[in-house]
Amino acid sequence: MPTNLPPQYYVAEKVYRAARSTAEKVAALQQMLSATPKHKGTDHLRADLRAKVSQGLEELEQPRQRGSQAQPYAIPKEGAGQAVLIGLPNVGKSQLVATLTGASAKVAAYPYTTRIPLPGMLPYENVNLQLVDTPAINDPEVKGQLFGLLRITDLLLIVVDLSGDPLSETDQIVGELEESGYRLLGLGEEQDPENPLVQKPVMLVGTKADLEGAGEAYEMLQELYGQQYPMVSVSADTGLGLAALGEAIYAALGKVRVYLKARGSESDRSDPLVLDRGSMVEDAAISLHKDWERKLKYALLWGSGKFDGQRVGRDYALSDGDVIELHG
Ligand SMILES: Nc1nc2c(ncn2[C@@H]2O[C@H](COP(=O)(O)OP(=O)(O)O)[C@@H](O)[C@H]2O)c(=O)[nH]1
Ligand SMILES: [Mg+2]
Repeated sequence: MPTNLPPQYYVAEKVYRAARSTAEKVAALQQMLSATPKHKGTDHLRADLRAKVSQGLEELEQPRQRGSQAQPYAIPKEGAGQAVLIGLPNVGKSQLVATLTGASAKVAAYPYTTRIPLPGMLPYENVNLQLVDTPAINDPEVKGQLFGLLRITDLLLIVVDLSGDPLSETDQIVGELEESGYRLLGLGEEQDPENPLVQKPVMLVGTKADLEGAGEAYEMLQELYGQQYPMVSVSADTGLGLAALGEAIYAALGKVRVYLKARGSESDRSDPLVLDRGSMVEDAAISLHKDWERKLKYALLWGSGKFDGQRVGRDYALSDGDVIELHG
């Protein structure tokens, strides 16, 4: 064990030893990792921590056992991507998820009604987006577990109340995430594999757009954060902005939809393969079956190619809407 570790490492290690849930353990391990300086003497330790983190994340991503309430914060991912709504109490998170997905979160005019996360599916064009309603981010009883969920999700939706004080709410939530070791990825920002922080795409959602003063509040929010984060203004009551929200969530998830076609037949437009943006023909093929790893020679492509049925190689980067026919 190297001796030159900073005090934050030992603080995080203590948290790790006291942690009981997997989510809390993963959170503490990530803190330990980000507190460990990078040099030869810490290579072994860093590798060990990284292995423990990925083991923990795997555990969290396992589907929940039937009837088991043991890990309510481990929400198995479903659909084209998962977005978690976070925010202060009473800003309209539960009502928004309920309206968009039909999931029956408790909506109430008093704070802290949602005690565990609740997922629902939002249909968007030919895919489903998973939205997860969560308890208030400032509820000390849930914070450790909530931050565990945020670590493994695909997108953070920071939900603020346009009839309240959305600027200071945004400030507070962004500040809290940054203090907890998150690097928030805004417009045009990419993951940096060298950065040990938890890096998550973020979007701002202003709610209760139907209420007095919401328009001006949204303008101020845009002025302050519009260059930095994607942003949508919605009302769950009137339905204003809800279609735009679905579209913005899909865009922020950074996915592409690709359609498969068999030789001599049409592709099925209702059944896309959903892949991360930047995926190549071989990623699409291997996601279907690992045998393609060895078998795949080329593909014919309709969509982003120069001409229909153009022959492309394994490393061709796919665009949303491309149709491919795989050849071994
Ligand atoms: N006017 C208006 N009120 C809303 C809207 N969305 C939620 N509310 C109200 O705000 C309160 C808190 O909503 P809730 O979804 O429980 O907030 P949460 O604590 O963030 O989950 C409830 O009284 C809702 O009826 C909206 O779009 N417009
Ligand atoms: Mg709620």
